[in-house]
Amino acid sequence: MERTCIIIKPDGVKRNLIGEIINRLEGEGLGVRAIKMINAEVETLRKHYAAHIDKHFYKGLEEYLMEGPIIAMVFEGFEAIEKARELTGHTDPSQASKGTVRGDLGEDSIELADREKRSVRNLIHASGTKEEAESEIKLWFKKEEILK
Ligand code: 3AN
Repeated sequence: MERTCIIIKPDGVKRNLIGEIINRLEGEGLGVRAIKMINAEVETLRKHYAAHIDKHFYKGLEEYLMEGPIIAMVFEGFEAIEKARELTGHTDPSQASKGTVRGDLGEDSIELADREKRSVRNLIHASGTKEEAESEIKLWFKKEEILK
């Protein structure tokens, strides 16, 4: 069994899409092992998005993730990382396929975000690799917060 870190970003929480997103993940046979609603902190985001810290959109990304509370979760299941990534869809919601969270529910595009000098609003984060999943789970959760 594999574990992945999923975050519902502030736009997903504000738009009342928490249930819809969890439903889609559970529908793929993935189960919640940890879940919490929190305000993301700058230091955690810097670690989470370390790979993007020098990108033009980083400041905007930080502001976006701090616009309101987020839902941080650990999901577990067979090929959880790949399944969650497939459900998530392309980074740019305007290019994401039908059937994905970003493709069906996203309302933004990178073109518009760049023009408005902000990060693209794309509802959800899902770990990209085993290594990312492991470090993200450790970053967002204490061991005792993850339950079987
Ligand atoms: P994904 O979440 O699809 O794996 P990453 O990890 O490449 O995407 O990017 C992290 C986050 O940074 C994205 N979810 C998005 O909010 C933002 N982002 C990525 N690329 C851009 C861009 N070109 N312009 C604005 N924001 C971006």
